[in-house]
Amino acid sequence: MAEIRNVLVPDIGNFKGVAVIEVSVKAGDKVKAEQALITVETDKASMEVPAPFDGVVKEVKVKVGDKVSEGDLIVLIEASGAQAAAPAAAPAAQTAAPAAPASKAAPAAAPAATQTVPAAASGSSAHASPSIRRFARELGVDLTKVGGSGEKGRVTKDDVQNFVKKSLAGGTASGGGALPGLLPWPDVDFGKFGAIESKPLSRIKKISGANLHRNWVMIPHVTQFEEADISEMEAFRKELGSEYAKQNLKITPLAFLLKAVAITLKHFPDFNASLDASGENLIVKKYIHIGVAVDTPDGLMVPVIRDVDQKGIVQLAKELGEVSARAREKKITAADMQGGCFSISSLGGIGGTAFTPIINAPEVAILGVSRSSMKPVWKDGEFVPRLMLPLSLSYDHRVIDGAAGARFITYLAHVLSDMRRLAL
Ligand code: CAO
Repeated sequence: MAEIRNVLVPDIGNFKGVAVIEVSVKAGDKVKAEQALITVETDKASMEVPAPFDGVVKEVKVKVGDKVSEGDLIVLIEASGAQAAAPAAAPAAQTAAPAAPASKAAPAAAPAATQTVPAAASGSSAHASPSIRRFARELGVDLTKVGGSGEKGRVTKDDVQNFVKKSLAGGTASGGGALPGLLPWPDVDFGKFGAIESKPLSRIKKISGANLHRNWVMIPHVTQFEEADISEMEAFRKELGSEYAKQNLKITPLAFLLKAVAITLKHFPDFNASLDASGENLIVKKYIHIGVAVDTPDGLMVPVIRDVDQKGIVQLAKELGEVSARAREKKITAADMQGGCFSISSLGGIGGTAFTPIINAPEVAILGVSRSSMKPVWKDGEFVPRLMLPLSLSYDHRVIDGAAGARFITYLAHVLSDMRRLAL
């Protein structure tokens, strides 16, 4: 028949009246030998008192804050299986125990890991019991990052759980949880320093933000810069522009850029590719669809212009105008934004000299375009004024080597500066 046995505080050195800082079991819990029942703490150390045998907890006799000494009753456990029938493991312990009526007493086994608790003020290590340290270790939580809400700043189980919850919670300012080893996002009461207003992010901003964050964190980006001499291209663009103005068609440098990028992608097929889900194969595409970042009042959208290599400048200008108008009128569908091979983000209409665009996964590269300006260029022994277009190419360094990145962007600059190549 199962036997209920008392478990007593074992020899804990010369300490008397030590504080119980954690009770790890409750009535009804199944426990295994060596499993922590309570944790006690002296001025210098915290110690776990483990169960001396397997069984089921019948009653817990202490609570957090109680003071205990050797021989005090901690819990009553109904010993299970063979142990129930067996005599108490340590005969000395039985005699040492102040027996409860109709039950045998057993001191708990010697306290588990004894650990020096560093001064809480040192900040180099957290103040936590061995079981909390183990719990944190299992979850991969760095205890020095967890604020302790217990007595003397001790980290409790709740503190660790709240830390994990906060780290995993989506939609936090940290953008979906701190990465292991990173500090959590600062939670500041901005109102303390002056008037504030809280504005919810738009749906598009939330979606594009989550994508940008993933791409920024998961893709090893390198950005290569170059300037293209677009003096001749610009003269031709203006000519075309005045011709098509009657038809209400605006021809911006971006139409030329789309065409030049398509030609360059044909020359460097590894840029017109994506890594597959395993990350072990490069899927090279035989079509050239290019996404164009469009700034809308609700946030960034990237509609895709298809078969760019098969279209002329005028056709591309037309589609560009249509697609950006539809994006700004919120008429773009999910399908309009799928199937891109490469993206262009043009801030040329706004200004700036260079920037580092974020790759639109699973693409492997993106071109940033800044505002062209007249610059003195050394040519044939003299400075000549040329219209220079700043280009910024970000590429996925897992797929593209630095030399290939530099070759791609110099080839592109060459195509843009030599109009004849656009016809190829
Ligand atoms: N250098 C100098 N002038 C430029 C230029 C450049 N690189 N690019 C465009 N311009 C000029 C255009 O010729 C036009 O001039 P006019 O008003 O005299 O005709 C003016 O700037 C405005 O152009 P635009 O911006 O309307 O047209 P676009 O074809 O260049 O761009 C679009 C269209 C939809 C890409 C753009 O409007 C847009 O939304 N850009 C922002 C994209 C963005 O937010 N990117 C950042 C994403 S995060 O990486």
